[in-house]
Amino acid sequence: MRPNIFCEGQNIGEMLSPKVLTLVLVVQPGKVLLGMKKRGFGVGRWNGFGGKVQIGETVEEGARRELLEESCLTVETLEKVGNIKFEFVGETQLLDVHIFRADSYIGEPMETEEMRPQWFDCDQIPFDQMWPDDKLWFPLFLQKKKFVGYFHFQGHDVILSQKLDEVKEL
Ligand code: 8OG
Repeated sequence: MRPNIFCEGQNIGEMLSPKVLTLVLVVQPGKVLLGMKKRGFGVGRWNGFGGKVQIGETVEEGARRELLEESCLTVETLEKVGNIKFEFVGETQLLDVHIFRADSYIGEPMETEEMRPQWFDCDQIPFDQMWPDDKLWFPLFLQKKKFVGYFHFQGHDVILSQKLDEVKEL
C-alpha cells in the first residue's frame, strides 16, 4: 500500500518537500540512552537525540551534530537502521526521520538545554511517555532489524493509519 500522503482536496503543488530529521539511539548491552525532551516538538517525551538536517550537511553529519548538541556525546560509527515518514492532519509538510544506532560512544551523557539523558534497561523502556509509534518499531530496533514506516497522526497522540516493514537495506 502506498502511503496516502496527499490529503483529499489538496493538490500536489501545495505539498511542501519533506522536512528531513535525524534520530540517534545510543545503546549498550541491555540498555538504551534516551533523553527527556525539555522544550519544543515532543516536549515531555523520552526520545533519542536528533533534529533537523541543515543545508550543506549530510543526514549523517546532521545526526552527529544533533547528538553532540543534545547529549554531549560523539560516536565513531552510526548505523542506519530506520526511516519513518510522519504526516499530521492539517500539516502540509511530511517529516522524514532517519534513525541511526550507535553501539559505542565517546564522552559522558550530559544534560543540555534540550534534553535530560537517562539510561533505560531494554525491558523497561518508558513507552507510555514516548511518541505512540515508538512502541511499534522499537522491538525491531532492539532486535537489530532495519525498518521503514509511515504514520499518519491526528494531533500528537492518535495514530490514524500506519505502515511498518522490516527491510534488508536502507
Ligand atoms: O528539532 P526537533 O527537536 O524538532 O526534532 C524532532 C525530533 O523528534 C527528531 O529527532 C525526530 C524526532 N521524532 C519525530 N517524530 C518522532 C516519533 O514519532 N518518534 C520518535 N521517537 N522520534 C520522533 O519528529
